[in-house]
Amino acid sequence: MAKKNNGKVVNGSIFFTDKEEPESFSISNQFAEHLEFTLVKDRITVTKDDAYYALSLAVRDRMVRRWLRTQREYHIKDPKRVYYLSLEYLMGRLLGNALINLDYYEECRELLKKDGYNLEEIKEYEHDMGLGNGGLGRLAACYLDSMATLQLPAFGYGIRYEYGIFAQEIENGYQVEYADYWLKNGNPWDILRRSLQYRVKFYGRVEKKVYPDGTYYFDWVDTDDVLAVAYDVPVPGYKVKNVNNLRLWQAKAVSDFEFSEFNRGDYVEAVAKKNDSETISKVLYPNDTYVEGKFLRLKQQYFFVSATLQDIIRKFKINHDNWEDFPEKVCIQLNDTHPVVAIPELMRILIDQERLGWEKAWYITTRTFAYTNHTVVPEALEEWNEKIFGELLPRHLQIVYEINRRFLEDVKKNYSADEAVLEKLSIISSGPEKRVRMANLAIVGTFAVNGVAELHTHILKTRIFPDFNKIYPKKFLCVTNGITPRRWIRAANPELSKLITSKIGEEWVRDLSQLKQIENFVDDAAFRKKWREVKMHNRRLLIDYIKNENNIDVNPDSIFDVQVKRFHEYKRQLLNVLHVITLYNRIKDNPKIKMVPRTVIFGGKAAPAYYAAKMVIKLINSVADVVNNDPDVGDKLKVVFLKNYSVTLAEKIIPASDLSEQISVAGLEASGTGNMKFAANGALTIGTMDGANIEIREEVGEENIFIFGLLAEEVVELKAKGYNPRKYYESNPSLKRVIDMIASNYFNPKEPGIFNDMINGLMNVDYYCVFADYQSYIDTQDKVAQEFLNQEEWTKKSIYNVARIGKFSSDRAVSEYAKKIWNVKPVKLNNGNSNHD
Ligand code: 26V
Repeated sequence: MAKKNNGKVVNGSIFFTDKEEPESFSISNQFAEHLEFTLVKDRITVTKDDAYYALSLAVRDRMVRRWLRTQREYHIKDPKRVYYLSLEYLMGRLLGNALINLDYYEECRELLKKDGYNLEEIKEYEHDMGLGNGGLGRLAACYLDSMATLQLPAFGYGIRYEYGIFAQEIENGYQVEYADYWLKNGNPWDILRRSLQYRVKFYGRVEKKVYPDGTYYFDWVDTDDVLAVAYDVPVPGYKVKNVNNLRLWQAKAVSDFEFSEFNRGDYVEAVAKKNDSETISKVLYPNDTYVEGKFLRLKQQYFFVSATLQDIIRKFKINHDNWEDFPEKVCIQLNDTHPVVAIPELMRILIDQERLGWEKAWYITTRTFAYTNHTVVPEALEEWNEKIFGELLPRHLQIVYEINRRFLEDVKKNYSADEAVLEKLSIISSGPEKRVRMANLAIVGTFAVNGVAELHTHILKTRIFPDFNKIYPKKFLCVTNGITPRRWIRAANPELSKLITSKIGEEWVRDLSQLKQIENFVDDAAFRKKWREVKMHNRRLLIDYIKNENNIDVNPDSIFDVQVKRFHEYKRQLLNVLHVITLYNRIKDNPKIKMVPRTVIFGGKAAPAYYAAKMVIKLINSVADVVNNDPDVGDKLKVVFLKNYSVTLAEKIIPASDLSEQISVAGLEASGTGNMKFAANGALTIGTMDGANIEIREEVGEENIFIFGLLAEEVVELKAKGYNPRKYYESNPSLKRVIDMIASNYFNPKEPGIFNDMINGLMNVDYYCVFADYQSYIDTQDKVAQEFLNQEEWTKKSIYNVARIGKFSSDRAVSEYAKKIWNVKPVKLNNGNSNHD
């Protein structure tokens, strides 16, 4: 018997039941079944890793029906959908998060306990899914969580890199990189969609051809093709039935052999070529603020974009045959410029394949895409050498030229014909080496450009793209970043969550503004005591971790002063080190000094080729060696570098922190999201007026945050007048002493001279104003120590930080995107069983 099922004809109906989980689906049963039948293990051979794997499969099974049903419902209701395109997703571990979102954590823990398993322990066997560099990639992961929780018909797209962000080791104080083969024990979360494959073209040439009706068209021929195969990862919303989809593409050779070469007997060549095309999805680029212009990177971008657009268009065509409906049904959010080649790609499809005219194609394209900018650091603005671009994507280069020609014509007519203005606006830079400027292409080809915090958006409008802002005044807008409270409070800090829930119930997990209610308990001394106990509990867990990893004994009563993030000069980990050395000198001058004990914790990776950032890591480890082993110091001061910072490690560190270091030079940190995670876990911020720090201050109140340093405009002014760091050095004895110590190899007697470049850079240029902000930072740190002495007051401030952090939920951010940019609405899955089909 044939039954019609969503347009597909299948035999029989036994496979498709719409029931939620049948009773026989107990997690223990499924866990046991997966151990035996999927992993083929018994009581004797089973390992903890097997237990993790089998449990994850059992949990995944519980998501599958909701996942299918969600996709089916989106298909049937056919709402406008949003597609989030990102080259990076820093997902972290998925098991604990899935259990929390499915509201199944406690039950599962108890069931496992009966079988003699400890859930907390099993969770540790999951490999962190680190398919991203830093803020931008983690933001994408937080937004997936919120899009599912808000029940939005949203789809994430990315690349399934075989190697994620490198594993960082510290050898003799230096960062050393190792490959992160995260798939080595298999991945229970992603599902290969065997029938979903698209052909992606590269290279070749463009031929002008004529249709029978006499009109001409362009054909991209003689291409080298690669297949993109789909792997799907479920994204469960919190306590809703919706399970959204993250689709990751992996590259595969078109056929197992290039037949021509195979037939010529060139077997080895043919197989080697196969490997070649599969390198496209091999490895994540580990740079986050420096563009190298590598061919493989452009290949990755186009590979990703081509497969994704083919998939989006296939889905669109199931229900629609009129291209004018496309922007009504599809919104595509471009996460930075990395997927911006999607703009000429959609133009190419519409013009060359769908035979639309240029104007109509452009109308559709520019109403479909929106672009988020994540950085104003000039080295990170992507530009592609025109030759490279044209060799790999000859037809796209033509289209980009035509987009630019029409755009500049328009500008000349309606805005300015000034050559200098035109040069700044042009998508193609002039000069000896012509380059395609991806940010300019993004602004011209989209209907919305957003910054990720108020200050960042302001800088985009006034400093980075002022002419674009004049031409398209309505295009630029701000959506301040957010973080998901599920992972960053509920999962990472179970003790704090319990305490909060005991007072205000647990709605805060999906509506973070409700945290406001805990302000009512600020004056309750018993509550404050419990608050401190939670922090102490978390601190002790971190102390054990530090003892295990670094063999350092940490004073549990010290200030846990933490800076964890990517290493970059603009983030100024170096300023933090100068403070550490300043404290060290105070102790050396007076070993009996009474001071508030501190543990200064660092974590983060530097791009493998970023020499200056790597030397800061070396300096931290050198200073740590001296400070931690000096008997004069005792437990007044400790310096800890925790290697291989990741989402998983962040979840251990942040809940244990007292002080959050957000000390970038003002104007350069687009938003920061770590700042939000710390405040949400009750750490106080020491920070500059940069990125979202400004908005955090506005929310938590200026008495509950430590702000220091130059303002963004003051940095600009200082540089305009001619900044002379040497002046600060000469006139500040404490700063001079610190710098002289580093310069005279105090911390590195066995490797003299290694910090010379760093010192010269600071003394002569100090591009990131470390010297200019030094004194203000030190004074503010002294204030921090003073205030930490009064634990009752400190606790109040900590509570205020948590109570007032509601704005920074990614639920708020995502609903702003949905309303201001995407125009998509929730698709609520009712609780009963669907009988649509
Ligand atoms: C840039 C590049 C350029 C070269 C090749 C590889 C690569 C990979 C990633 C990036 C993105 C860097 C931009 C970034 O991560 N920005 C951060 O975005 C966060 C989320 O909006 C924000 O909170 C941080 O302030 C911002 O630095």
